[in-house]
Amino acid sequence: MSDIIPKTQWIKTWSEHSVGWIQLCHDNKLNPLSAAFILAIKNAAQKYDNDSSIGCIVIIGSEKAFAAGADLKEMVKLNYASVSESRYIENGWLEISKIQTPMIAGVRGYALGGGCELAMMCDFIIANDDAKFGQPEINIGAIPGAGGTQRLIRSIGKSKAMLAILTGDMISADEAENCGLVAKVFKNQDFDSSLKNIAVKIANQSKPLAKLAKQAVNVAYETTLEEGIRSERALFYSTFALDDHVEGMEAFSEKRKPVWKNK
Ligand code: CO8
Repeated sequence: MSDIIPKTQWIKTWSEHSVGWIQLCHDNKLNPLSAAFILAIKNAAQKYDNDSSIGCIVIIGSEKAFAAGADLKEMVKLNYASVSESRYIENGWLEISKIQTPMIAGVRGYALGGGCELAMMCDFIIANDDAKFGQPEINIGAIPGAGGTQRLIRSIGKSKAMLAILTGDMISADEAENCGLVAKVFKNQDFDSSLKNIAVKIANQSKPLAKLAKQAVNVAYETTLEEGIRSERALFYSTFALDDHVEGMEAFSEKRKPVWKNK
């Protein structure tokens, strides 16, 4: 993987009101995720994660698709030896799920296969009402490989995840919202402004507090309830060491909005 050159020309990045935006804009509007494309996305996300002015990262795609999965034109050339030797789904993919800054997937159109997996690596998904999610790998001679079998079950439960993974059928935006895969669905005319409002609101929270809250929630994915409660308590105690904890408490008693120092 080290010889792969990130396809930076397929992403647009800009920041506004402390939100770092990453738009996937492959010439093919379906945003097929090749190894070089994923590396570019990972690099952009890591750059924002290391930028103290950024409090929320949003990944969006085109009007047609967030991403329609792994690049099948690349994948068709691979074999067992090449995927395992090149660590096909490790460099890039694994680091995206380690980003500490809150990260939102804004999904219009298709989020399939690796595209659905990329969206699920974000902290939550906001969908346009035309969004379609799915893990159709079984139809093309594979199974989900970038967390689909693990994250989908945790967000929609075993029955619905099995149904989606074994049939390869797509899940509509409304159904995705009803079963908890998507946090909120907006009508097309409201999607951009609503997504932006949510991102700006998160970006303007205390940045260290938002990162601690994200870390605490993510522990629930990885451990037992008892261990998670222990971890949450330790993280909660650590908020008392922040200037922003003092500021939040003082602002409440003085009936004013807190002015975060982000430390
Ligand atoms: N990869 C590469 N090219 C693609 C992909 C893809 N995933 N999806 C579509 N394309 C190409 C088509 O080949 C076509 O190219 P061309 O014009 O050269 O023939 C062009 O995009 C337009 O596609 P369609 O004509 O099919 O467009 P439609 O609007 O009719 O249909 C669909 C859109 C429904 C999205 C359809 O294209 C489709 O089903 N695509 C494949 C979806 C899929 O199977 N995704 C899962 C891929 S496997 C996967 O993600 C495994 C993840 C493992 C981890 C990730 C490792 C990197």
